[in-house]
Amino acid sequence: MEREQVHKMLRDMLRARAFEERAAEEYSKGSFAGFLHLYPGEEAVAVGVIHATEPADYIVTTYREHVHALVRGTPSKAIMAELFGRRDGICKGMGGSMHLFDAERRFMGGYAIVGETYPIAIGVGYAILLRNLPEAVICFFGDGAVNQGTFHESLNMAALWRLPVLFVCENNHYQIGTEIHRHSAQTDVYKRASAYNIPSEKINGMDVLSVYSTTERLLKQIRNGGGPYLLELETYRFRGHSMADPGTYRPSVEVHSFTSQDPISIAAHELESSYPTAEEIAKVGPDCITQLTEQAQQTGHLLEQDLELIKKDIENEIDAAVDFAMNSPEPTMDECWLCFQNNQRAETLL
Ligand SMILES: Cc1ncc(C[n+]2csc(CCOP(=O)(O)OP(=O)(O)O)c2C)c(N)n1
Ligand SMILES: [Mg+2]
Repeated sequence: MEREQVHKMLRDMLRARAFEERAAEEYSKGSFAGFLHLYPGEEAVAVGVIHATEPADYIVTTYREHVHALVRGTPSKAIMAELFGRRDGICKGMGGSMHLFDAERRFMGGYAIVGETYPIAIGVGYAILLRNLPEAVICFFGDGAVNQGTFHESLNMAALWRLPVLFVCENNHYQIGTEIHRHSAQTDVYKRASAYNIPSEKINGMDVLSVYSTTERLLKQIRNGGGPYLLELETYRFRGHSMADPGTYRPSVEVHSFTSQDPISIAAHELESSYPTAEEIAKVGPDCITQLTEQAQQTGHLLEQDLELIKKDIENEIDAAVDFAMNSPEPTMDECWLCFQNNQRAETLL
């Protein structure tokens, strides 16, 4: 994998972590209210998967979706302003944290109803199929969403019509406070796909490089008419389910065993040990591959100051996003009414 690509993913994981931690801080200060479900710990999932998409692919996801939109390219300012319920938010302040939508980037929404993402992804997949286009839909869902009827109905249809859908299970082991073995007879989500003749696999969702390369391979296959696929990514959320949940039901030993596998540290370590800088490659010369490899392993090549610069950049971006959100006006009642009328008009067209 290109060093550049790994750098981009590390940067996006750091941006994601910083965005979410700042959102938590602003929420606690009372800058905005409502539900807030955060993503720290799960960054390698959204970053690895979405970096492997093409601009023509579509994304459908859940209420824990700020990072998915951010990685897809929605400006952090527009997401933060949406969380704050302001007019300059990506949905004009009328969606909020759980309902981001960015049609321009084919980000077909975050959805608050558990199990809602599947039928929407099926609809998008069917539209792609009818048009015979080399595009795919990524349908994210949680481990707590696999006992909804829509899961089975949608997987059946996807298989029957060979729809171009990649189902991605973000298995963080919990449905709010209920661990997967308490609600599911089959705790390996990927095995359920075989009931519908859908191929599937489970990989480590804390390792962004393998998430990226696996998704890249699967999306190519799907865009080429390979039919649907289910990818289960094992991950962990470092915080509670939402800001209302301190997450005290999880044993501290368990929390520690996952926080010690922080996906950001794993990606940074990978960069340090495997990817020398361009200057270092130039210094050693193109023929000295062995020497270079040994040197890279011994010394580490993600320089401390590189990392500091990236972090400073991100801090400035998130500060600017919060300032932007604070200074954006709230939508007026007239705008809300207009939005409602437009929705009604759109529904009559269906
Ligand atoms: C149909 C429906 N039932 C119940 C809820 C309440 N609820 C919100 S989030 C959630 C847990 C979902 O867990 P999971 O799918 O694993 O996603 P995670 O929060 O872990 O990302 C539940 C039960 C809901 N939003 N929709
Ligand atoms: Mg879960």
